[in-house]
Amino acid sequence: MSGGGGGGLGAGFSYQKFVHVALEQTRLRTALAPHPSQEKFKFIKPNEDNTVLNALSFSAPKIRLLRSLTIEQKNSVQVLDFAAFSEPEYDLPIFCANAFTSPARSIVVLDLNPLYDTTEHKDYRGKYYRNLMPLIHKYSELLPWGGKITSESLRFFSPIVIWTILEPTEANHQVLYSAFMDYCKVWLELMDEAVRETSVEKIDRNREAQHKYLTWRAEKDPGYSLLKKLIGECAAKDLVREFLFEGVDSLGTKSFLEYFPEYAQEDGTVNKKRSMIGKSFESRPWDAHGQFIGDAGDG
Ligand code: BLA
Repeated sequence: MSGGGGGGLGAGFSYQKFVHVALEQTRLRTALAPHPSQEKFKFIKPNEDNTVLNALSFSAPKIRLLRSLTIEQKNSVQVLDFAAFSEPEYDLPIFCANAFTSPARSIVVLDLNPLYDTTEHKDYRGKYYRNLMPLIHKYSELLPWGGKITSESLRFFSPIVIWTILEPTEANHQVLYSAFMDYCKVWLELMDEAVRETSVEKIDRNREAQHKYLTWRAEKDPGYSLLKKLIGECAAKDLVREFLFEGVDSLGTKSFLEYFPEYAQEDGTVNKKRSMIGKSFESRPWDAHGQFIGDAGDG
């Protein structure tokens, strides 16, 4: 359908298909029920006529929240923000698929974000990522490391993260689709196999870890400024706290600064900077076994 070869953002380019197929795959394994947040955000109206927003959210047994947001501006910007969070009774990673595509480039993060930092928690790394390292070999050539990145983001990424910046061609879009489906299916398999935790202490720990993640993203997500531009500051704030990162106001009571005190300013407010440390990691900071090597690989 997309007009002619040659790459670029053809008319047929859309992340809607990603969402559609991911939901189809999920329904093969579990029963999705509409999440309460869906009502309020389903028909959210952008400021500009040429922009279409699509917001869907569900829950299911084991899945606290599975939600997606797509933004489509005819022949210009295309956005995908897809995530799935388990109930705190499970320590499942968070399925995270984010893509921001402009005519110039696609900025992509695709990962099973760890609930626990995989450098500190080797057992967690072993449990979920050891067997998944082949995914990185499969895509490292076509979806290469995107270069320096906000340093703070790294602790929310796993050794199998795909962080890449691509030319928005049809071919790259196909590769991205394939990787998205692989990661989605892997997450669904992990979800299927997950065994309910019974220790209250461990459940509380899982809940807090998810809350910390939600707190980070609700405050510092790179998409926030575009959302403000598209739907206004108030609606963007609601969308972020009640839809994209729903749970940030209910899963825990700690504040952003309690989790991330390095962002505190003298007057007690949160520093608006995205990063206190700056960007780093020119190349993939994990080795083939998922061991963190930091910037060691750089020349
Ligand atoms: C850029 N988005 C980025 C970058 C990353 C991410 C790593 C590169 C800049 C940087 O290093 O911060 C994505 N970062 C993530 C994700 C996590 C993280 C997913 O820490 C999870 C823990 N991007 C979106 C959405 C929009 C969007 C929904 O996912 C818009 C609504 C936009 N992302 C966007 C834009 C840029 C960007 C405009 C480039 C501008 C910038 O760097 O701020």
